[in-house]
Amino acid sequence: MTFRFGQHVISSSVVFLKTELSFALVNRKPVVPGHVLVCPLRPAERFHDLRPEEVCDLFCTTQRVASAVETQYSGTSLTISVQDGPEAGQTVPHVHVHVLPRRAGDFARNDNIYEQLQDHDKGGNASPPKWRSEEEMASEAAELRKYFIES
Ligand code: AMW
Repeated sequence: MTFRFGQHVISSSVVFLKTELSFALVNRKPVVPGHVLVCPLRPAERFHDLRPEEVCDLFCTTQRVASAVETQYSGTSLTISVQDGPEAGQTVPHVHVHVLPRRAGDFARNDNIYEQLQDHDKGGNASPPKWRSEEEMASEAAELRKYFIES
């Protein structure tokens, strides 16, 4: 089974949670360890394109995912962010919520995380376009999947 994420076809091995209307995947170029993405299953481009039930599912799923990555990566806070439209830094035209576990001192200036979110997947000197391997991503997804096993 594969998932669509904008122009990308995503293997189920890197997806760690699927709900009725959303899915969560690990990032191929995380800004911090545990930087993951939560998306609607339907490839809606902009936040205003989502139906109310998709918004509800997306944010309820984001809440569950956020708790899992905060625990897994020993975070003490979270950055939860949506870049909605190209001028806001969106490069993949499919709504996605960035979830990043945070810790004291992880960035020299706390708000630097927003600059990195803006640049990390665009190449350039500060951030060469080196994607993680599918094996590494699948192994991270397998760890995160454990948080969502239903008893
Ligand atoms: W955006 O700049 O559109 O707000 O964020 C796109 C995000 O998707 C980036 O964090 C980027 O690293 C990530 N990404 C892009 N392609 C893939 C992919 N095939 N698998 C996982 N993450 C991806």
